[in-house]
Amino acid sequence: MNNAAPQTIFLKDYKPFDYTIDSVELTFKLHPTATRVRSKIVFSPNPKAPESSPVTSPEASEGKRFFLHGEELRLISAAIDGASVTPREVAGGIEVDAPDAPFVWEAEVEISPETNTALEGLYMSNGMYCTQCEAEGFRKITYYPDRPDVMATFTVRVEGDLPVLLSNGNPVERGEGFAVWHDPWPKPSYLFALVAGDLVNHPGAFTTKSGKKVELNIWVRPGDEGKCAFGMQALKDSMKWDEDTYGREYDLDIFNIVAVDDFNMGAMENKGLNIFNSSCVLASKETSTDANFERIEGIIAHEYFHNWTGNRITCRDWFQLCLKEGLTVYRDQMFSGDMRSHAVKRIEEVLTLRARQFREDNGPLAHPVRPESFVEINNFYTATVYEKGAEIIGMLRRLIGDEAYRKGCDLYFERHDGEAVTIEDWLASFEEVAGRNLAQFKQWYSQAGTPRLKMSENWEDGTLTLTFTQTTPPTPGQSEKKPQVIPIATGLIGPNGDEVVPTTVLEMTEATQSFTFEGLGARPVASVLRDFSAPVILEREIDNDTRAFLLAHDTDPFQKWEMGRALAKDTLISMIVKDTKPSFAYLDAIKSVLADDTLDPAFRTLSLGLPSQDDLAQSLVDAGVVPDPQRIYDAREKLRHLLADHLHDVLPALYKENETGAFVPDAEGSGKRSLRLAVLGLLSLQDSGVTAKALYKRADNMTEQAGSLQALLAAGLGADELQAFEAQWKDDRLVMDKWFMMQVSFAAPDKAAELAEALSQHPAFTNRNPNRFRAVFGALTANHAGFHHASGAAYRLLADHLIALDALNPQTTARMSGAFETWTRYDADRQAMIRAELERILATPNLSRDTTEMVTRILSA
Ligand code: 0A1
Ligand code: ZN
Repeated sequence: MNNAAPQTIFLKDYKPFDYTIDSVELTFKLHPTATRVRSKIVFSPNPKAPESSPVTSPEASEGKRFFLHGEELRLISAAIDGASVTPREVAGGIEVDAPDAPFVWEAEVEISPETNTALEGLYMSNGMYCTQCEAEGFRKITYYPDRPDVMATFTVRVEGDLPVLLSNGNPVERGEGFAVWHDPWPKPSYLFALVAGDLVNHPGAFTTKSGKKVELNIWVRPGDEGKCAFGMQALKDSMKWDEDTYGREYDLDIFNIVAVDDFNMGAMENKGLNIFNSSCVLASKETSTDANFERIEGIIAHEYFHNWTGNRITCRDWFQLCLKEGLTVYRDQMFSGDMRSHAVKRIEEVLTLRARQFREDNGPLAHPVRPESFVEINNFYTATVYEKGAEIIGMLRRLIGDEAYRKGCDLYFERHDGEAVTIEDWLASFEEVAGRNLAQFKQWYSQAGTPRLKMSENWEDGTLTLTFTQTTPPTPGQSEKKPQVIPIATGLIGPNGDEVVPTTVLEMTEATQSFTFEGLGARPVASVLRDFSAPVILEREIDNDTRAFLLAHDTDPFQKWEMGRALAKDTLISMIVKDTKPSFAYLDAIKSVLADDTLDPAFRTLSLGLPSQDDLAQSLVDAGVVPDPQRIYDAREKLRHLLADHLHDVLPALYKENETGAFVPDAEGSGKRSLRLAVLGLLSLQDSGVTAKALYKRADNMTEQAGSLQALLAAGLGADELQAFEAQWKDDRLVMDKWFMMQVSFAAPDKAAELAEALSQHPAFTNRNPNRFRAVFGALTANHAGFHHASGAAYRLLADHLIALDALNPQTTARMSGAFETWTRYDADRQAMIRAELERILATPNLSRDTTEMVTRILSA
C-alpha cells in the first residue's frame, strides 16, 4: 500500500508545473497481469512556472529536475528525445534531468489490472478492463504529471482481444484487435478513461441545437441491455436541458456511458466516456425502485453536466474541487427539479444536507468547502465539498438574481474555456456582471462549520422587526469565525392565513442585524428561511400552535414541511427526555396534511416521515442531553404506533386512492407510490402485515416489492418474504444488494450486529465489491440503535471488516470509517469502546494513507 510517510499538501504551496504538454500518445497492450503502457509525450517549458528561467541555449543549462508521478508501475524503458534515460525513484514517482526546452518523453511501463483491488487506475471487473483516474489514479497507469492543471490532447491506441475497446474522444480507427481514439479537447489526466470488454450497447442519438449529430451509447454486460432505456432518456434530457438552461452544447461526435459492477463511487465524468457504478445507470421496473430511477436520472445529468463544469473548464488544483463539484451538483439539482418537482426536490436536498453535511460540519471531520490542506485528496469527496458547495451556488444566485447568474456563467465559460481555474476566477465573473464585491461572500468557501442563526421578533405600531444573530461554532483548526453573508428568504402570513408580504430576500452581513416590515395592519407570522435559502441552523422561539398555523397556511412548500418536521421533532424530543405523550398539535396537523388531496402525494409522504434517529441524537446533544440510542429508538417506534392509531380511520382510503396503474417512474407515479407505501408501513403495525403481504405477492415492480417487504420488516414481520426474495433474485447483483441492505437496516437494535456478521459469511458476500460491502456495513452504520448498541458488538464488527478491507480498497475503507465521526456525542462507555476500535484500526500494520488520515482526524475530536 502507501508506505511513504504521509505528507500534508497545502493550498498555499501551489506552484504551476514546470512544463506544459503539447500532446500525449498512449498505447495499451492489454493483459490481465501484465498490461504494457507506452507513452509519448511532448513537453515544453511552462512560461507561467515562476522559477523557470528564460530558455537561453540548451547547452547553457545543466537541464532541469523533471518529476513525474508514478505508483505501482514497473518501468521497462524511458527516453528523452530518443536517448535512453534512467530515472531516479523518488517519493511518489521518478525524477530525471530534462532539457529546459521542448522535448519528447517516451516510456514503457507494465501494470497488473487483475490484482488491482483498490479500483483506482486500470483494473478489472468481471473480465472487463476499466479505469478510475480521479483524483490521482492516472499515476498508476503511467508516469505523468498527474495534476489537474496540466491539460493535454490525448491519442490512445488500445490493443486487446476483446470486442469492445473504448477511450476518450472520437473514434479514429478500428481494426482486428485494436482501436484508436483521439480526444481533441485538452484535458487533465484525471479525465482519462479506457474500457475494454465483452460488452453490448444500447444505442441512441442526439442532435445538438446547432445541428450536430451525436452518437450515444450505454455499454453493459450481455444480459443488461434491457436496463438502459431510462438512462438513455435521462442522458438526452440532460443534453437538451444544458442547451436550454446554460446554452451549453456537447462537443464530440460520440458520448459513451459504461456500466461497471465494481466501482468505489457513483460515477465518473471522463471526457466522452463516462463510467458508472452499475447501480447508478441500470434501471428496470422489475429491479429498480422509484428512488433508484430518480437517483439514476440525477447522476446521469451530473456526469453529463461535468462536460462543461469540470471538463472544458477544470480545477487548477484539488483544493478547488468544489469549483466543479458544487456547481455540478447545483446544476443537477435544478435539472431534477425541472424534471420532477422543485418543492419535493428541495425538501429531499435539505434532508440529505442535514443528515450528511451538517453532521460532518459539526464533528472532527469538519472542513471548509475549499479545504486548505489534505493528506489524501480522496478523503475530500465529501458532503461539504459537494452539497454545501452546491448551496453556495444557490445563495450566490439568490443574491445576484437569475439574470446576473446566467450572465456570470456565460462570462465564466467564455473566459476560461480550456483552462484550469480557481474559485477566485469563478467569483470574478459574477463580481463583474453583477457589479458587486463578493469578498465577504467568499468566506463561505473558507469558513467551516454550520452558522447558527438566532432570530427574535418585535411587534410595535404596525411594524414587525426581525433581529438575527449569527454565530458559527469552532471547527478543527478554526476557532475564530467571522460573520458571513446570509440570504434569508422571508415572507409574512397574516392572522387569517393570507400572505401579506411575499418572499423577500433579507441580506444579512453583520453578526447581529435587524430588518423591519412596516405598515402592517395586524401582527403577522414570519415565515423565515423559505426554500432553505442558506445552509444554516435557524433557532427561533416558536410555539407549536404557530408551527401548526404555518404548516396550514405557509405558501412556501419548504417552510410548510419544515413546520411539520419541527413539530415531530419537538414531540419526539420531549417523549425521549420527559417521557411525555405526543402532542395533539402534531398528530392533528399531520392528519390534516395527509387528508389534503390538493397537496402533492410526494409532499405528504415527506410530511409523514419522522426525523431520523441520528438527527434526534444530534438534537439531544444540542439541548445538552447525552443521547441514549435505545431510548431514541423506542420513542420513535412508540410514535409510529401512535401515529398509526391516530390515523387509522384514514389509512385504508389513502392506501386505496394512491394505487397507480401501469408503472411509470415519473414524479406523479412515484409520489403516489411513496405515499401508499408510507401508509402501508403504518397499516402493517395494525393488521399483522396482511395488506403488505398481499401487495408483496402481487407486486410487478421493485418499488412495491421492496416497499411492501420493508413495511413488513419494520413491523417485525417478513421472514418468509425475505426468503422468497432471495430465491427470486439470487442471480441479480443489484437486487441482492437490496436484500442484504434491507434486513440490516430494519434489524432490531440487539440483533443488527449479529445479523450483519452472519450476512458477511453468506456465500454472496464479498468485500471486493464496494456495493455489497456498503449494503451490509453501510446499512449497519445507518441502523443507529443497532450500530450504537450498548454491547459494542457493531463497533467491533465494523472495525474488523474495515481492517480487512483496507488491505484491498483503502478508498472505500476510509469513507466507511466516517461512521465513527459522531463518537463524542455518546456516553463514556460507548466513547471508550469506539476509541479502542479506532486505535485498533490505526495500529494495523501498513494501514493505508486514506484510512490513517480519516481515523486520525476522527480521533482528534
Ligand atoms: N467526479 C465524480 C466523483 C468521483 C470522485 C472520485 C472517484 O474516485 C476516487 C470517482 C468518482 C463525480 O462527481 O461524479
Ligand atoms: Zn461530480
